[in-house]
Amino acid sequence: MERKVALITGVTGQDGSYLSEFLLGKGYSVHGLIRRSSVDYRERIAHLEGTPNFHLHYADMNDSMSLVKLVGLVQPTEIYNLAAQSHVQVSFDAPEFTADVDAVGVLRILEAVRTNHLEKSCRIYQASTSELYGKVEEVPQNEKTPFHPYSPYAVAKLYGYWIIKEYREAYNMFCCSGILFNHESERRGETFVTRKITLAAARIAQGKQDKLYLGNLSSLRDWGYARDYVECMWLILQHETPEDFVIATGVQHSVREFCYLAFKHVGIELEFQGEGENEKGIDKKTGRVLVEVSPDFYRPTDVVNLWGDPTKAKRELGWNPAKTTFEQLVALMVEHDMKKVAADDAASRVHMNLAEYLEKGVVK
Ligand code: NAP
Ligand code: G4F
Repeated sequence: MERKVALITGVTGQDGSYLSEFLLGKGYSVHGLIRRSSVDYRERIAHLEGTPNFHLHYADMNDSMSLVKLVGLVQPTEIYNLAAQSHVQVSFDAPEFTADVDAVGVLRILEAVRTNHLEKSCRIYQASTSELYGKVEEVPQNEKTPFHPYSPYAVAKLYGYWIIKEYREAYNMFCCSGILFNHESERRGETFVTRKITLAAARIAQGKQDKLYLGNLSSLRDWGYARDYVECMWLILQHETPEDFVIATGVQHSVREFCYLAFKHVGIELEFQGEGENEKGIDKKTGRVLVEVSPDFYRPTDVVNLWGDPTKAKRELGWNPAKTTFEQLVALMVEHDMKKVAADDAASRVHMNLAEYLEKGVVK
C-alpha cells in the first residue's frame, strides 16, 4: 500500500489546522511541527489531539538540527511548509525574525530533505503569497505577473519562492509554491483585518465594545475561505509536474465593504462619511460613530490592490474558486463570532482587554 505521510509546519495556525483535518480525511498519517510556548496554546488543533494518525513534534523553523532530525524521524512523503511570521505589519517591527523564519526557514526545510536523502520521494509545498505582487504591476495578478514585494514579510517570502524554484531546477526536486491570496475563516488570527472586524461587530452588537479603529479602509483584497484553500495545497502536490499556482477567488472587495457587510449581519447599517483619517462609519439608525480611522494601523508601505486570477488552478487542478462566496465568508465569520462573544464571558473579558489595546494602537 502507498505510504501517505504528511509533515505540516505551522500546524497550529489557521491553515495548518484545516489542512490537518483535510489530510486525515484522505487517510494520511499527519505529523505536525509545534514549537515550545509558555502557554502551550493549541486551540485550533485541540480537537485533533488523540486522533490515532495525528502526531505532534517539537522543533523550530529557526533550528536546522531540529528540522533535520524531524524529517529523518517522520520520513514524510509530503511536506507542507506553512510556518511563518505571517503578519505583514509585525514584519516591520521584527524584520530579522521574519526573514529567519519566512526566508531561511524554507531553505532549512529543503536542506533537511536533502540531508535525509528524501529528495526523490518527498514532495514539498511552500506557502507563498500574493504579497509578492506588492506594489502591483498589473491587475488582476497571475503566475506571470512580475513581483514587487512591499514589506519585510514579502521580501522574505520572495526568497522562499525563489529557493523553492532553484531546488526544483538544480536538484530535480518536486517542490512548488502556492501563491495564495488572502484567505480567512472563523480560525483567522484576531489581528488580521477581517477577524478584527467580525469580532468587533459581534462585541459592539452585544454592548461589549464601543468602537472599532482601523487603518486603510480603501485597501482592496481578494478574500477566500481558508477551508477551501487547503484543498488546493494538496492538489498542487498531486499534480503530475511540479508547478506554481495562483490561488484566489477572482473577486475583489475593499476593507470598507467587508466592514459594511459584517455590521449589516449583526443588524447595524453603517454609513461611511468623510475621507482619509477623518472617515467614520456611522450607525444610520442611532447616529453613533462605530468605526474610526487610526493612523496607528497605517503601514510604512501598504499593498492596496490585490486581485488574483485563478484560471490556471481551475484549468489544471480542477479547483472551484467560487465554492464559498464573499457574502458567505463574512456571514460565517460573523455568526461564529456572535456565538463566541455571547457564550464565553471570561473570554470576552480577555477580548475586551485586547480590544482596548487595539483601540490604543498597541497591538496591530
Ligand atoms: P498563521 O495562522 O499565522 O500560522 C503561522 C504558523 O507558523 C503557526 O502555526 C506558528 O506557530 C508557526 N510558526 C511561526 N514561527 C515559527 C517558528 N519559528 N517555528 C515553527 N513554527 C512557527 O498563518 P496562516 O494564516 O495559517 O498562514 C499559513 C501560511 O500561509 C503562512 O506561511 C503565511 O505566511 C502563508 N499565507 C497565508 C495567507 C492567508 O491569507 N492566511 C495568504 C498567503 C500566504 P505558533 O502557533 O506557535 O505561533
Ligand atoms: O488583514 P491584513 O493584516 O492582511 P495582509 O496584510 O493582506 O496579509 C495577509 O494576507 C497575505 C496574503 O496577501 C498573507 F501573505 C499574510 O500572511 C496575511 O495572511 O491586512 C489587509 C489590509 C491591509 O492593506 C491593511 O493595511 O487591511 C488593511 N487594514 C486596514 N485596517 C488593516 C487594518 N489591517 C490590519 N491587520 N488591521 C487593521 O486595523
